[in-house]
Amino acid sequence: MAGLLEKIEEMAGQAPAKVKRSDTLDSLEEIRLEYLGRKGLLTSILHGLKDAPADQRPLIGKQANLLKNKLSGLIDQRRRELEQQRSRRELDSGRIDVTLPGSRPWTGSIHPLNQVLERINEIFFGMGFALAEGPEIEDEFHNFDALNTPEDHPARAEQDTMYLEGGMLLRSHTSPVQIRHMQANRPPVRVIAPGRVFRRDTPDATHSPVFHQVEGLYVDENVTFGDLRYTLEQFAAQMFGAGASLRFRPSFFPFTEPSAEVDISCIFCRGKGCRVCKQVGWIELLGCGMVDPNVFDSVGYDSERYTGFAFGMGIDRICMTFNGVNDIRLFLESDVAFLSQF
Ligand code: 2NM
Repeated sequence: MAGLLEKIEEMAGQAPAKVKRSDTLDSLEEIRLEYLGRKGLLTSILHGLKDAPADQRPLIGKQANLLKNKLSGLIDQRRRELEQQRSRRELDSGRIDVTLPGSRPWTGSIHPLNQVLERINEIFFGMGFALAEGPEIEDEFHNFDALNTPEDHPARAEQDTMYLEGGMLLRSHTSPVQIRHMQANRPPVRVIAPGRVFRRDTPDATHSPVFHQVEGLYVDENVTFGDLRYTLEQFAAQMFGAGASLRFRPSFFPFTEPSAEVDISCIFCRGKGCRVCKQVGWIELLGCGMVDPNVFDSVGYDSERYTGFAFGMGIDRICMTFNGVNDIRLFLESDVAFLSQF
C-alpha cells in the first residue's frame, strides 16, 4: 500500500498552504475538519493503518502523525492570528473617529419678513426715528376719522375693511399707531410703525387678507417735501444700494396733501427692463406725502405751526421681490420647508 505514503505526501504539500490562505475562522475550521476531523483525510489514514502491510505500518504511522502534529500546530497558529484580527476589527468599530463630520443640529432662522423689517428698522433708527407700536384691533376714529378719511370713502366699506362687533375693526394700515403716538406726544415726532394689517381680500399669489406694513412719520416746524425726498433717498440707498434711484409720481391719499407714489429703479436690471419689473424698469415701493392739516387738527397739533411728512410701504411685496418668492401666502403658512431656506 505505497498509495498511503503518497497520499500523506500530497496532503503535506497542500494542507499548510490552504491553512495560510484561510481568511476566516469558519473557513479555517472547515480545513481542520477536512484533515483532522473524525472523518477527516488524515484521521482515516491513521484508522486504516491496521490494514496496511506490516512492514510499512511504522513509516506510514510516523509520517501521518508528523503531518497531524504539524498541521494542528499550523491551524492553532492561524486561528490565533485570525482571532487577533477579529478583536482588532471589533475595537476599531467601537472607536470614535474625531475627524468624521458631525451631524448638524436644527437651528431656527429669522422669518424672511422679519429679516426685511429688521433691516428697515435699523436704517430709520440710524436717521433718528423711534419705534411706535399699537393695537391690531382699532376703532373707526383712529383708523379712519382722524386720518381725514370721509364717511363714504371706499376703504371704509365692509367689502374692504374687516369689522368686528361693537364698531371695532382690524386696522387696515398702521397709521392709527401714529395717530395714537401724536395724541400722546408733542412735536417733534419721528417714528416708524411696523406691523400686521388686515384687508378683505380673497387670497391669491399676490393678495393676502393679512399683510405687513412699515409707516413713517416726521413732524416738526419747517418740515418740507424736500426732507421727505431726502429721507426716502437715504433709505433707498441703504436698503437697495447706492445705485438705486427713486421716481415720485403724483397720487392721492386722504391723509396727505400733496401725495406721491414712489417707484425704485429695478434693483435687478438697474432700470433696463427685466422679468422682475415686467420690462418697465421701475418697481412700486411706497406711498407718501405731506400730512394733511386736518390730521394735525384731529390730534390737537397746531396745523399752522407744524408740518410733517408720512410714508407707508408693504413689506411683503419687497420681501418677495428681494427673495424671488412668487406667492405672498407662503409668508403666513409656517411651512418649515419654505422657511428653512432663509
Ligand atoms: C401711506 C402713504 C402716505 C401715512 C400718514 C400717516 C399719518 F398718521 F401721519 F397721517 N401715517 N402714514 C401715510 C401717508 C401712509 O401709506 C401708503
